[in-house]
Amino acid sequence: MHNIDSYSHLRGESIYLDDIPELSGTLYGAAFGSNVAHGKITNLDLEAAQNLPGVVRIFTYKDIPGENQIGGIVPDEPLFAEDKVDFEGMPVAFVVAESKKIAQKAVKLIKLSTEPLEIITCPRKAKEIGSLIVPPRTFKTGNTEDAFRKCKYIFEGIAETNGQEHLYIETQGAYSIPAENNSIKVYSSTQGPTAVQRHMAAVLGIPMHRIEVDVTRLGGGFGGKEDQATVWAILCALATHHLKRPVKYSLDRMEDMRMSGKRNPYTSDYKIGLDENLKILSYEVSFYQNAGATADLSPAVLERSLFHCTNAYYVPNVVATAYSCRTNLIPNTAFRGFGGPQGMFVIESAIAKAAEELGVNAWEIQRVNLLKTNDEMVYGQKVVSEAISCWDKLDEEFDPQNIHNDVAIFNASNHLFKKGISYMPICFGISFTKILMNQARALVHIYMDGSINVTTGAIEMGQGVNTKMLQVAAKTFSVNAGKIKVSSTNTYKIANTSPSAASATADLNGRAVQVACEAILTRLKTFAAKLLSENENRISIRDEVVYVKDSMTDLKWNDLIIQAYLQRINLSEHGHYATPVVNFDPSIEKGHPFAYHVFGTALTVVKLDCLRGTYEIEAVKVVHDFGTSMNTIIDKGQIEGGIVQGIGWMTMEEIVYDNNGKLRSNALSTYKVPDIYSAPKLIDIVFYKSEAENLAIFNSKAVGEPPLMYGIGTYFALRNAVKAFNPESKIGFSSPLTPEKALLGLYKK
Ligand code: LUZ
Ligand code: MOS
Repeated sequence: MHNIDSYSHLRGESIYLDDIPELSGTLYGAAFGSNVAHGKITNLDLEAAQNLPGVVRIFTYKDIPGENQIGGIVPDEPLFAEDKVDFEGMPVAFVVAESKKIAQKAVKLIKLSTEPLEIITCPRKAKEIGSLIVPPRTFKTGNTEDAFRKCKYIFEGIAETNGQEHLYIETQGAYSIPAENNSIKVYSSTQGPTAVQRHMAAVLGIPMHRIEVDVTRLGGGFGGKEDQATVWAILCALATHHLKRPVKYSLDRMEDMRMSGKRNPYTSDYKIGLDENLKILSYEVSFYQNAGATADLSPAVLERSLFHCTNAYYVPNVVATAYSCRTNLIPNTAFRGFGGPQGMFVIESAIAKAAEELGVNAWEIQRVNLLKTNDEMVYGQKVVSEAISCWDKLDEEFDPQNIHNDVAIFNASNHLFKKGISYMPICFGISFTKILMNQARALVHIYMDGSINVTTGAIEMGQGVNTKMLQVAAKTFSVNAGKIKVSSTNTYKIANTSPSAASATADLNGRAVQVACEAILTRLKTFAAKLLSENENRISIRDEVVYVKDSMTDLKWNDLIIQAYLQRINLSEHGHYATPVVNFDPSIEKGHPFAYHVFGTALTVVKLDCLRGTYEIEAVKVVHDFGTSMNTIIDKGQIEGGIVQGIGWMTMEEIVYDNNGKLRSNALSTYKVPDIYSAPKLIDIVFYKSEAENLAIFNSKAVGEPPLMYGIGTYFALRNAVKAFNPESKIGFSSPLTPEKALLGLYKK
């Protein structure tokens, strides 16, 4: 089954926000964001902007009919600044004009005066002065202090990861259109249509039923549009509400980079203890998350760092503490992996540090500590583990001994080039960690000509979820794919959607499609049995034909449907699914939060130029646990994309703020993302078909986020190459490992 969007994507015919035909009378918006990171507002001068010909109106907090509040988890985020600004780029005013050019020109004429307030950019500093978003949380198992006393080896250190731009190809944006009776229709490039609808209703002071949010697809989301697509949509809707005209705001790349949140940077302290057999007995970690100026999704992101603090390893004694630190940066947000990668980087650093100090290979420590089935995680859930199977399959498929030998020979015979290897096992929990979010709905109609329409709460953002939804319907009804159309995600058709996030979209919405299709199918079988004077238990539909037991009848799908319609049988259904089993008790930080876990292992080989600090990634070889993949082409695409995105985060994507909290890496000329030249020369993916029953749709495990974490392996492979050149290197554990950092690591005394 190919991706149903591939044809229109290739021809440039797929519809994104900017492809929606504009109505006559459409106005264009542009936001004015604060020019300082922290300050008390003393004056906002809009006059020059207001007087620019073509400017229709400029909106500020004074124009909000409802509440000036869009915080998702904590109500700490005004839509517009009122008396102070907390980060550079914080929206202060919204200009609406006859053209985009005029709106942007007017923004430049706005003058904001402020009295400076202290600017904090460092999370450790924020924690020191008690500037936390939410109270700290601790996950705990066993007794680390006792266990450390039994350890033969103990190592401590610091590990740091930087942020990451989402760099979705389609920037943030929205288009709002007035509808009758004070209603609004909004097209939004969002992963969370209900979040847009809910906050818009609160800001406008109208009920949610007046707001229709419609999403055909996004040109990428990666978490950046889980919570942060809301602002732009509400700005447009606010203007539409007042002016009764369509308003569009589609951000330019630099506006997007300057005004939207990124992956949360972390700095962390770790202490790891091992016994003489390299078994990890004890692990303590403190995460200091740079949340930025408001909570956004940061508390939830931080929670996932706690869940994934031991990655794919069994550690009997753990204390993990997490601080969400409020700084004066742009509020950071969800990004593929959602705190998991940040947490996993720390234990991988701890293991690498232990290996270097002990003079063993990191993979010797990794291998003996992998999770086994029924091992209990720090949060109390017993895992069904594929960690060892994936690792051993990797050994079997790729003959690493041979690779190790090649690298050893290469390194012995080359002075100015060194190769490095790493293993990166992953374990990622599937489900929203907020239990209530694990629900979804779908609407299925069969029309009288036999064709089918499916709508779900899932957002297509390039990950191929619509193709999977179509496959679920096609398989359940046993009809050809061509019979089915998946239409746009719309809050009038599907209510109270969870965002498309947490890798769980296909599972949750796919199950809802299945529930709906099965209900219709049951009615169709009962009806067919009546038509054929048969027992309904003997009826099935196969490839659009009705069968009695194993014999084909003359009754075809299209006949069955029209006859059912004529007999007034209900050919529509709304399906609801809520993940069973999952639970979590935050008062003790224990439970069974995940429907299941995804596993895999990556083996990475890099070649470092020790004169220049530049490097090539020669190969990333992966054994990944797909369960039973329902679409191997799409799933392979997710793995490849995830790996390259993870490598970008770990090696070259460097977000830089100056001490005044101003983003310096605010354009594609100063922020480097992986291109085809920096991608691995070889990505080899072995599909590991784990047999255990799981709660995934058709046993096809979630695949969105887990592969990003294979990219962490590239960091450690590069580090090993640096150490191969200079065993005394003082290179720390701080990503990204850019060529500059590699060079310093090679030579700095
Ligand atoms: N979003 C969210 C997520 O709201 N909750 C989650 O647990 C999550 N996990 C991964 C990615 N996005
Ligand atoms: Mo996400 S990080 O929006 O699954």
